[in-house]
Amino acid sequence: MLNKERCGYVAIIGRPNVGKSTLLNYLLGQKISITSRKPQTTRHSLLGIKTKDNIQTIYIDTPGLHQRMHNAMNRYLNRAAINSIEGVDIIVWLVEALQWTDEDNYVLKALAKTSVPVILAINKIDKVANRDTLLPYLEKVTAKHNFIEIFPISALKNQNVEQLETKITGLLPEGILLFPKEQITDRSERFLFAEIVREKLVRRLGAELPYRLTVQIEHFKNFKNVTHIGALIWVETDGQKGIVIGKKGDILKSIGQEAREDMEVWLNHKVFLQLWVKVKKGWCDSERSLQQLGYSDN
Ligand SMILES: Nc1nc2c(ncn2[C@@H]2O[C@H](COP(=O)(O)OP(=O)(O)OP(=O)(O)O)[C@@H](O)[C@H]2O)c(=O)[nH]1
Ligand SMILES: [Mg+2]
Repeated sequence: MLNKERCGYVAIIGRPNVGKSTLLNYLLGQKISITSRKPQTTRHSLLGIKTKDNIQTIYIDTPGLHQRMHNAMNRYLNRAAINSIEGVDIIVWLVEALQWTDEDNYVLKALAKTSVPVILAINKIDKVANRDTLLPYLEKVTAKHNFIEIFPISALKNQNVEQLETKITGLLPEGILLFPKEQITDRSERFLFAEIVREKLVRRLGAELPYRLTVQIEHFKNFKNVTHIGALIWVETDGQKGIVIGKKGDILKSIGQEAREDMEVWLNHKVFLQLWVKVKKGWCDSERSLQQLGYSDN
């Protein structure tokens, strides 16, 4: 007789930059969530769905929880992360090895309000030169919450992630598979491709500018075996527009090239990508503009 089906939601949460999206991509074996060295790279919760035989794990990558509430965008990010915790079966909370910040405490506070089982994953252990230093850290963090289990991992270097995954799948409740077996995300290619462009921008541009821009797909059409994609990059000022375009358009050109290559790998055929930069003053702090640009709560 076949084993019963099991299926459940697993939220990956934590402060910005601890490696949530890197972990999600590794677990899926495919890159669906953008990553960078800069905090607040992920702006929308997104599902990464993994089905193996009769077990379906529905991971939710979330924006990093943070305390600096500068503008409507910051508030949106926290809301998106907090809303993702509701109704899930398991929470995987990521922290960075040997580090504990006010923002980790902020996450801890949010978790105190939920009865969902929490697994603590201590990420980036590859950066720990002396493993002996991990032990006292582990003792300290263990006392902070009633964790189901604690896993020191490296999402980037693939250390101990398999053990973490085994634990997660073992905890999934019985239930029918909620998504078709071949589906890997709830997001459209339009969404994923706008994110690819944003990733190249975030990785390329200096400290503040990534937070001041967003990307919107303007058209997405197939024509004679080539996908034609047009994307708008929205910034807040003319000065920012100049920086994104670069001298003689060099920055925009290389961003376009890198993004196109990723899109071609995803689609497995040729892409013709056009980018435009436009100014929308104060979009980051306007609830209305945020909604128009795809940052809505549902
Ligand atoms: N050394 C090391 N770096 C890692 C590891 N996991 C992630 N990183 C790096 O940490 C940085 C942040 O990774 P992300 O996956 O974007 O982090 P995030 O938690 O999703 O960040 P936000 O979306 O901003 O909340 C990137 O430069 C990653 O390459 C790890 O296990 N070891
Ligand atoms: Mg992320």
